[in-house]
Amino acid sequence: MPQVSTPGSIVVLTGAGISKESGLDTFRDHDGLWARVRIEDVATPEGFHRDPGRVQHFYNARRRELSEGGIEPNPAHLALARLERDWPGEVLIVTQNIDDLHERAGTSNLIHMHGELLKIRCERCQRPMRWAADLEVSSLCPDCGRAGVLRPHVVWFGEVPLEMDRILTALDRCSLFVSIGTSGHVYPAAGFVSAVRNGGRARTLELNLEPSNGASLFHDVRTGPASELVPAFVD
Ligand code: BJW
Repeated sequence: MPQVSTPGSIVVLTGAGISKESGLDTFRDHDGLWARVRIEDVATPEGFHRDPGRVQHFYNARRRELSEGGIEPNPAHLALARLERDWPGEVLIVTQNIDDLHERAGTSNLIHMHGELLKIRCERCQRPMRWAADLEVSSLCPDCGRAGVLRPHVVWFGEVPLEMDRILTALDRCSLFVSIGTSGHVYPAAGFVSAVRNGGRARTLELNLEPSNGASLFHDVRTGPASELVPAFVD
């Protein structure tokens, strides 16, 4: 269990590196997703409206991999669920990941700031709903019944991440901020450590395979695989 001066609250930011050992690709590593597809084509609203079929194909393949590919939470996800259960203060997991491995590990206080792979959203009524294989981009919305565009419930470049007010409040109040498995290239998440340091009170810790882009901003940096570092930190 980590030592902080009071049983204050902990905010944990996670990125693609925490799910790598479960079998999901990261984005910016040499074998990552962005080495195979162009960001402009699949991760921008402009790319989606240019070719919705291509984007749907990209996300459907990742949905099948997540649901049918034998992907399971790894020891890092499980350790964070134990942290939430055992720590006397609040533990909030803010994940940039769109997979469902934190919830399958047992985490309940969780924000998916970049959305959820297994959901879609109607561009008319904006309501997120569970994805189903027979729903096409052009299907009627099962909720509002209008013809519009059913899009992946994910946050693309140029779009505002979800629940930012709640995240910023938690960062402002926390005693410890831990960043796990993220390269520190994508804002606003890459700026969370600075926001915490500017507040002046909380300790900051990075757990990553290698020092991230913003490693020098953390009080403490530990390098190695998340499946080893995270259980060692929690237990
Ligand atoms: C391991 C490991 C192991 C490996 N153990 N570790 C200039 C121009 C245009 C835009 C901008 C600009 N400057 C800033 C912006 C904004 C832009 C941005 O940041 N761009 C930069 C690229 C420059 N950001 C946005 O547009 C965001 N919106 C925004 O800013 O709105 C304005 C606003 C904000 C706040 C309030 C009000 C307004 C939106 C960003 C959306 C990002 N979307 C994606 C796709 C999601 C859907 C999908 O998955 O398809 O999110 S992009 C992709 O990157 C994905 C990830 O969540 C995100 C972060 O990646 P992550 O997790 O860090 O992965 P990697 O691969 O980069 O790193 C993995 C790390 O793990 C590495 O360090 C490895 O070493 C490590 N690792 N194995 C431990 N076993």
